[in-house]
Amino acid sequence: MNDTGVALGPNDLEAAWKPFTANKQFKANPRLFVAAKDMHYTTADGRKVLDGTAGLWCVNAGHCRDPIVKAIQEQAARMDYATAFQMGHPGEFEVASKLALLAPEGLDHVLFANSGSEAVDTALKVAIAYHRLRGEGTRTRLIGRERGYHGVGFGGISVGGMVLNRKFYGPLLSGVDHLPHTHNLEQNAFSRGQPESGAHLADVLESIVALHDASTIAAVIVEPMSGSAGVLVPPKGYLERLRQICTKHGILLIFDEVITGFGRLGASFAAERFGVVPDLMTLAKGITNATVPMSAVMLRAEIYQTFLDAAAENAVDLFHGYTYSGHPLACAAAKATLDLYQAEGLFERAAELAPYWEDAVHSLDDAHHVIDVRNIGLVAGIELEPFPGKPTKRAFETFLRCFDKGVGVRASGDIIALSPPLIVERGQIDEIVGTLGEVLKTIE
Ligand code: PXG
Repeated sequence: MNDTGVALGPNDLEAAWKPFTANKQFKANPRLFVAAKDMHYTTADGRKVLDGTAGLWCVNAGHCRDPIVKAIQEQAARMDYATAFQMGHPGEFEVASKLALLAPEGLDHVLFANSGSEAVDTALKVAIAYHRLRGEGTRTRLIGRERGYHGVGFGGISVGGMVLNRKFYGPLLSGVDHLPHTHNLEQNAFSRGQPESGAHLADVLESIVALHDASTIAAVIVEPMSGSAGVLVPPKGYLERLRQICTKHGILLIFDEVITGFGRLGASFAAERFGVVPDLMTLAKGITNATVPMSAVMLRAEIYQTFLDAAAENAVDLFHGYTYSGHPLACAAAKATLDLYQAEGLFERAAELAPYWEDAVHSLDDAHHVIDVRNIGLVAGIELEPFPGKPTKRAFETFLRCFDKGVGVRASGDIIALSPPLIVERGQIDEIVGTLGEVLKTIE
């Protein structure tokens, strides 16, 4: 046992199967964190690592923030759990009300779940059931997008568009179509903020409607900005156009804001940042600053009311939910998190820092192997030319070498994604970008 309380020998790593991880590589060279505070992790061997990705895009206020820690501790001691169905506790109503105040006007009802994947599957199910309850039961088709990531449930991978997350698991949901992704290096490489070209790609929805008829389509789901696929910022006018076509055809528009929510783009939500309001919105990650798992679907009052109106007296109105929906610890964490975001003005801070961030990341435009740098809010994607015949090699090497130099970055395919906590200081931005630049010089 060392002084960080870790007593693991090499063989002790065998039992756990790490998700989305190269297990052989990891277990040969484990990267273990044992503590975290604000912008830094501490590794098992006592090194500090600057968190350039806010965990997995989720620790928006920085790690182990005192008010959130305290709120969780107090709640755990007071009441660990309250039955989620037909009973409840005040916390879930308080958090829902806070979210309704924060969300764009119209998205004023909240259904809790525990992960982004669950929120996505929940939103898809609600969309289909809503149409059915309104007498439009033929609207069952779901439209996702290439390169979309909506978690790993069967619903989420069916509408998602990342081939490795899909191809092993068929059959997926039937009746799913995909819009084309908006990534276009020829037209848009090295864009700052929203790229100029690509709004017309939303018009493919019209073709899908023409093929299947609107009466068969329940919903379109997109990430307003694709995160996992490597930071694909929506082209100017694209989301507006999607909204317009959905409205025209009575199709529900779902924004998956699991990454873009809670200040990441310099506004409460991407819906606010882009001025486009969906009918449903999925949230997770930053909702509790990643301290306790929690997710949510926000939706319009009319959708909620449709379910309530359809239910007979004393009958359940939604046959869906999780044991841990609105868990007291998660609600305590969410309440403290939302208060902290507001008290520290972190969403505004992200907006203020965004121009500095943009200049910093674009200093890598000419770096070795870099074929694109793109950014919005406090997010950046740095795309590398793939090593011939070995895609992902360069970005993975870059990730490993940055880690060795004390900076956490995320590799997705041949793209490095950066998304620091919103408390990041300018000097830390310089450190993240500087380290990445140094490492890129060493990559074959
Ligand atoms: N929707 C979106 C848009 C996401 O980004 C999920 C749903 C699923 O959330 P859960 O909580 O079920 O994992 C996500 C998750 C990455 C990365 O590095 C991104 C996610 C998860 C892990 C890694 O890009 N996003």
